[in-house]
Amino acid sequence: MGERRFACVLAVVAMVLQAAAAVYGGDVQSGGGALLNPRGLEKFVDELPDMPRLRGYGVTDGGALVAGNLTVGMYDTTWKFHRDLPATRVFAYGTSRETATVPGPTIEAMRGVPTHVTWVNHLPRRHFLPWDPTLTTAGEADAGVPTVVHLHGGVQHSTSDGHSLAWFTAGHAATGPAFSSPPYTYPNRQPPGNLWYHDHAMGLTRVNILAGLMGAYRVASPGEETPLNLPSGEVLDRNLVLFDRDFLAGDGSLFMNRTGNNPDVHPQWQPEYFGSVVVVNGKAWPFLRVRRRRYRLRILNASNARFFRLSLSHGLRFVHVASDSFLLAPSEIADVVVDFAATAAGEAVMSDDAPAPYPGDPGDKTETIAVMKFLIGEEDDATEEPDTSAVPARLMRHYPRLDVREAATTRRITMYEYTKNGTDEPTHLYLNARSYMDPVTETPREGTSEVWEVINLTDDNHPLHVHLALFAVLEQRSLRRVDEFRDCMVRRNDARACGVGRHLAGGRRHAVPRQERGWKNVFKVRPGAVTRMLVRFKPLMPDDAASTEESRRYPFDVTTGPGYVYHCHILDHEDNEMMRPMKIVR
Ligand SMILES: *[C@@H]1O[C@H](CO)[C@@H](O)[C@H](O)[C@H]1NC(C)=O
Ligand SMILES: *[C@@H]1O[C@H](CO)[C@@H](O)[C@H](O)[C@H]1NC(C)=O
Ligand SMILES: *[C@@H]1O[C@H](CO)[C@@H](O)[C@H](O)[C@H]1NC(C)=O
Ligand SMILES: CC(=O)N[C@H]1CO[C@H](CO)[C@@H](O)[C@@H]1O
Ligand SMILES: CC(=O)N[C@H]1CO[C@H](CO)[C@@H](O)[C@@H]1O
Ligand SMILES: [Cu+2]
Repeated sequence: MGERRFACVLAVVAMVLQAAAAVYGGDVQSGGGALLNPRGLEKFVDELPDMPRLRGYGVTDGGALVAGNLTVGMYDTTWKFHRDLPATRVFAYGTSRETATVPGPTIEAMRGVPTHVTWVNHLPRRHFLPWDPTLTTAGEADAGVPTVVHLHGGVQHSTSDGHSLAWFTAGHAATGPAFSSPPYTYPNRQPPGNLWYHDHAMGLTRVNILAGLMGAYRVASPGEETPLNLPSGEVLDRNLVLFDRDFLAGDGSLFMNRTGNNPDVHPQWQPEYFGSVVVVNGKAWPFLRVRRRRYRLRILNASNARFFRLSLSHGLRFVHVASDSFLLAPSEIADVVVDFAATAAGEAVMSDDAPAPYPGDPGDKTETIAVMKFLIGEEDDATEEPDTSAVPARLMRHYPRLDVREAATTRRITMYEYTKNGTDEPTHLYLNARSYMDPVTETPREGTSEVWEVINLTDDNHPLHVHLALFAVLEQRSLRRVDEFRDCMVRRNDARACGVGRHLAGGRRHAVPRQERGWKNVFKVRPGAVTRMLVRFKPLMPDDAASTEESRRYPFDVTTGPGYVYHCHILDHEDNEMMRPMKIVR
């Protein structure tokens, strides 16, 4: 085992040195000018945009719902991130170049009604952001920007899942080995909730998303949601897509460092991208005028590596919608209700105080940064309807609770970070000490659940994302004598031989926050700890349908096609090997 790993590391090193000799980046970043000082940009001057909405279903004359057919392009265009910044070059999703936005349009799907999307790549020959050829990466220099779209949180056949090797360039001039012809089909046979679509091309995900390729996707189910009486409608129910970026001072172009932390290994790759400007729905520190009443906010964290720990000023609170359940679960999206009537103040600021990288070192000072501002209007009885919305104590339908006894097997997933000899500088990260291209080792059976014990031997928190499946966290515990365990694992890569049981047993337990106890598809895996989770490879059905055939089988043949993946959702990690294939069997 140990020898095999060593050989594998050597192979990677050899590949890397060879590739490093080939000089390649994107178009030279204009001017190479100085970074924009965020203090120079006035906050709260741009109004929060609502992204265009695309209806992912059709309605017949008779009122019946039928499958929707959308065509969404990826365009090389510009976007104004702030009143005082020049228009910035971006890659954006939209139905035309003129209407493409960052983030892209919000797709509104209906539970049980399929949405077919033809994703069209209109991108140029070269990227405008740096591209590191020494990573396992899609495509080639100068041969078109490779892209592929993954619907995060979606339960779809693997040919529509946006497998990272299913990439394609403009006009399908070049395609990856797992490519499948359009359109992609999203069955939407899953509980209502918040999803997002984003680029997933091998080795380029961090760059393509940084360039602007992401957007929100909702699955609605009026039958289930209307009785909850949550704030609803375009004005009261908003998506907030958050990310951080750096810009160049002169021309306002997006900045991504083109020098790696280990430039002799990876000329460009850096372990984490952090920007100093917080962008919401494409505007830096925007404002939103609200009425003094309840709003529903679906907050999506679309950053490469930044965690957001959000709070509101003036005593306002976020109330997680059905904190125990699926409305929050399907991705790292906080679905909250805020009651602006709870303050008499005329405005409130939403801010973030999470360390970056997260969780940082104990005792680190964290900076509180503004995210956006709400301007709270005065109640005007004559024109405003009273707020009759509510925050339900619980949802109408019950979804299955955790039952660890149903687990068919237990798997262990270890997270490692490899550093350059004699330094602390990471060169790449592996799951189970294997590279992405190593043969598949995770082959769960359709219709079963499994316990996954995820062991983080790095210093960072890694949000783990499993495609197709949903999981619920059972417990998280510190590892005992983590250094000894890590050293042994690095030498032998054999958890049993390294006495994994001894290191797992009896460590300090860490409570799972209430709002993160439901079924999810991303969970933040603590450093130096084991996180045990129950992963289900079957559809999530309400209790009253929990033992039907439909609850054991996906509505498509889950065993065919290129299969699925699981990976760290820090994009810079995912692009540098912190991803593994997964094949579902019957
Ligand atoms: C979308 O395409 C499907 C299959 O071709 C068709 O049945 C459906 O009616 C179309 N939907 C709309 C809204 O045109
Ligand atoms: C870019 O990264 C290099 C290497 O990590 C670093 O020395 C340099 O300061 C960075 N440049 C900027 C503008 O952050
Ligand atoms: C790392 O250093 C050790 C000794 O310090 C040496 O045996 C090993 O070959 C080095 N590995 C690489 C990849 O350079
Ligand atoms: C992966 C990650 O950082 N997720 C965070 C994104 O932001 C939301 C909203 O604050 C948090 O709940 C997530 O933890
Ligand atoms: C917080 C913590 O325990 N971090 C540990 C994560 O694992 C590495 C070993 O890879 C330790 O060095 C850290 O102390
Ligand atoms: Cu990670």
